[in-house]
Amino acid sequence: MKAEPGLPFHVFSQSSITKHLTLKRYNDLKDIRTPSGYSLDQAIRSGIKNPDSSIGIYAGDMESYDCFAQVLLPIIEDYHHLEPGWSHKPDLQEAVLPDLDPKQTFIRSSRIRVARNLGRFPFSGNMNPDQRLALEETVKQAFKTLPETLSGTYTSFTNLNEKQFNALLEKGLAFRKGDRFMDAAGINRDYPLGRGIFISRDKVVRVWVNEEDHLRIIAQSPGGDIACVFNRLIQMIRALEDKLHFAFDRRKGFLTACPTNIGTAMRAGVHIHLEKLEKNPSFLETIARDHHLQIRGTGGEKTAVEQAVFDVSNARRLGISANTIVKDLHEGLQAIIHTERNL
Ligand code: DAR
Repeated sequence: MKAEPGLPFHVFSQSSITKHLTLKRYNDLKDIRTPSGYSLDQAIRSGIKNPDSSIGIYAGDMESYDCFAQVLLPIIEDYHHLEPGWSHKPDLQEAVLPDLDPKQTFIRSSRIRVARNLGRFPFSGNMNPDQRLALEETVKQAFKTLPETLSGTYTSFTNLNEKQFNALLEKGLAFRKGDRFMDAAGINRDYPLGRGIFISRDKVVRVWVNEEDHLRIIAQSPGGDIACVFNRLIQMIRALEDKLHFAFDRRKGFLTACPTNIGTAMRAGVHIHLEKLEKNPSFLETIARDHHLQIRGTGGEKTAVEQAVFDVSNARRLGISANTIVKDLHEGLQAIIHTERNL
């Protein structure tokens, strides 16, 4: 796709900003600053530096969604495939769904996460070192007041030597610096300062602090009992939202650094071993499309499939409830497993 002449980014790119940031919109927005001083040029620097971006823009605070609505709304409506009159669906109920694969023949693990940001702080790509440390301290205090069933330990990465950090990383209990897209957006600045992870005693619930968003609240467990993982996640979300004021908009839902994550800000997925479907990708793609699922490589976004282990998760985040997402995933996995068994 060709960018309009006069725009400050790569002439040919498939990103959402190439498609939706017209010269008029750029000129209308370029001199606007959000209350934290964030500009449109800062918001699109990742898409400028990485012409292969799929989106190319990151919010620097919750007010970015209003200040730059002229370009963010068309991007949101396009990416999330939203119908006119769309709105976030807030309901969040415990799920009751049978384990699809109790023998763990196919489903290796289930992982459900939500992104959350604290409204009174700038977002991850727009924070100075003091703000990252203040955010970390704020959530550390919240972790200390969790109920017994959710209690655990918080580890700040700056308190770890390389050996200790790598040991956590190998167990999937830490996170590295973000990719080049996040790097160009300023999200990796000062890493590992202010970054860390909370882990519940049963290790099912984890919270990443100061990664792409202020919080990534995660529940994960071996096997395919997605309802059990979802219900554990809800407990943690409810416990933290009582203590922390999350960036939220009635229509757009929970606000995140990347516009692809707003709404429920939830990604619910499994790692599933599909030897036959790996050889019949069109079958898998059809089931994924029919059940609003996205297929990723073993390591998640922008990675390859290794040993026929796929990352299958919800494609929709906004305009439907978290419970609908889990139900879509459950029904989609039922269809995938049925097809894998009978191919
Ligand atoms: N890599 C950026 C963002 C894509 C969505 N993934 C996120 N937010 N982790 C891009 O514009 O391609």
